[in-house]
Formats: sequence, C-alpha cells, structure tokens
Amino acid sequence: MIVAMAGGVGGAKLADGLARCIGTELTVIVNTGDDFEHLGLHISPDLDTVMYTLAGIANPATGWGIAGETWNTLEHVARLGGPDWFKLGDRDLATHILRTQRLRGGERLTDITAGLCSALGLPARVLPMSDDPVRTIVQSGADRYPFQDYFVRLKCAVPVTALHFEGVASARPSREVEAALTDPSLTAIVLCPSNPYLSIDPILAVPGMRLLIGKAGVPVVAVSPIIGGAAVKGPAAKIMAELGVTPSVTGIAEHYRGLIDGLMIDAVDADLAGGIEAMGIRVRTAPILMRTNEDRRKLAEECITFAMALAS
Ligand code: FO1
Repeated sequence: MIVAMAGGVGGAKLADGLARCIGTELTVIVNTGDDFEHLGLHISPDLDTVMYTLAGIANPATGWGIAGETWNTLEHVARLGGPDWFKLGDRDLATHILRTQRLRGGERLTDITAGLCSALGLPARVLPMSDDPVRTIVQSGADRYPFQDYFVRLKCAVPVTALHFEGVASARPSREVEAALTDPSLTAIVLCPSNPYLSIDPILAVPGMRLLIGKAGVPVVAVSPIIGGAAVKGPAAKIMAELGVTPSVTGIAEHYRGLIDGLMIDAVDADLAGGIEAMGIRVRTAPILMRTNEDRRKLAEECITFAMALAS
C-alpha cells in the first residue's frame, strides 16, 4: 500500500502513474484548501482534478476539467449577467451539483468522493484530507484573497506575503485518512510534485497529519515540482521568490526538511544533490517531467524503487 499526497494537476499526474503501477493498492490524500462555494455549488477543484485524471477523462490541455467539455450553461450564466471567470463546463457541473446536493443532505465529503470515484470506475482510493472545511487564504500585504480569487480571477498576479489555512485548527484527518496512514501494509508515502505551499502544506497543516506521517515509520519521498529553477506548472517558483526562498530543488528540500527521507529531482539539478544530501535527505535523479502517460508510469516506478531502497 502506498499513500500519495496531492493537489491539482502535477500531483494528479503522478497519482495516475502510481495508479497505473499499483491500482487498488494506492490511496491518494487530496488538498481541499482550494474548495469554495461558487454559483451556490460546492467546488472541490483538486479532488475533481485527481478524480478526472485517474478516470482518464481530464482535459489534456488544461489538466483540470473534463476532456471534450461544452460550455453552454456557463455561456448562458454570463448572458444573464452572472460570473463566468471560473470555468465550469456542462459535464463538470454534474459533479458539483451532485456533490453539493449530497453535502446539503448531511453526507461526508469522503463518502461523496468515494461514490463519485466508484461511478467513474477508479481503481485507487481518493480521500479528501479532511471532512472539516479548510479554506486557503492568500495574503498580499494588507489584502487577503480567497484562494480561487487569487489563482483564477487574479491569475496569481499579486505577490504572496503569507498563506493562511482558515479553519485548519479545528479540522481533523478523517478516519479513512487515519486508517490509510496507520495501515500495517503501508510501505511508502509519496508527496506528489504539487505546489508545496498551496497544495501540500494545507494537507500537512491538518492537526495530527504530520504525526501520522512520522508514526507510519515508512519512507517519505517527495518529487520536486521545480526543475532547473522553474515550476513545471503554476506559481510555485514565483511564490518561493516572493516568500524570500530561492526557487530551486534546494528550496524544496529545505521546505520539506524533517519530514521527507528522499527527494526526486531532475538530472538538470544534479549539481544540487550534494547540498540536499548534506541536509540528511537522500536524492534520486530521474526524468520528472511528465508529458505522456508512460512518463507518469515510469516516474511512479522510480518513486517506488527509491522508497524501497530507502526502506532497506
Ligand atoms: N483553473 C483555472 O486556472 N481556471 C479555471 O477557470 C478553472 C476552473 C475549474 C473548474 C473546476 C475545477 O475542478 C477546477 C478548475 N480550475 C480552474 C482549477 C483550479 O483552480 C485548481 O484549484 C488549481 O488548478 C490549483 O490546483
């Protein structure tokens, strides 16, 4: 059994690679700090991205949303004077409608997600990090922005000075998350190449999560979302620079220091391996850019081999 922790697009790709290798032996714990209410609907963007990617129906151009999507509802929303800055496709809306209806009926996000995953025929288990609401707030100087406002509406244009995970102090890992991390057959924990600040930190901030990871007693391997000083996708490098951290694999290692046993980096960053190993983190160099499904599977295989080597 392997537990992967993931946010949106980059994380979902590696989760897909792991699912291609180990199928039902994989549990993916997903960030819900990006969740928000929009047009009266509960949107869980990272859960959706992971679900759609593992189901093989994700939009290959964006990484989020559904392939071959149509936009009739959103176009009509805009025509009627409603907001269309957050792109909800016609098929994608079905997910949000059903999730919202079931949440309002008192069901847990974990159970709703399990139902959606089963309907989509997913082999792996996908778990929200918590059933309690956590909302990422981006601080830029004196201004505070709900996450999707910052990410989608403002296209990450404002400099980040701090990040807050509202509600996290009273959130708890669900019993399914706890069970996955205490499962005696657990062999490794993989931190996917998602944004460490926006996607992985909210998961780690759930009280008890770090303790569960530490007590699992299995190798914890992270895959760098930074290659050659640039983010594979999204604002990771920009945010690191704004927070005064050099955007590099060394910065990623510093960020996860004390939590991870190993870091996978790309060959272009091989010259930084020595400095990372001096922090007590083992390094494995591999092609970490995932362009094809085969790249995803190969990187997943590398992660598993690395974790097994760290365990011995
Ligand atoms: N990301 C965008 O950049 N623009 C969008 O309009 C957008 C819509 C959207 C709709 C449903 C969904 O599940 C995800 C969506 N995302 C969109 C992705 C979302 O913002 C994610 O939070 C980020 O990719 C960060 O993980």
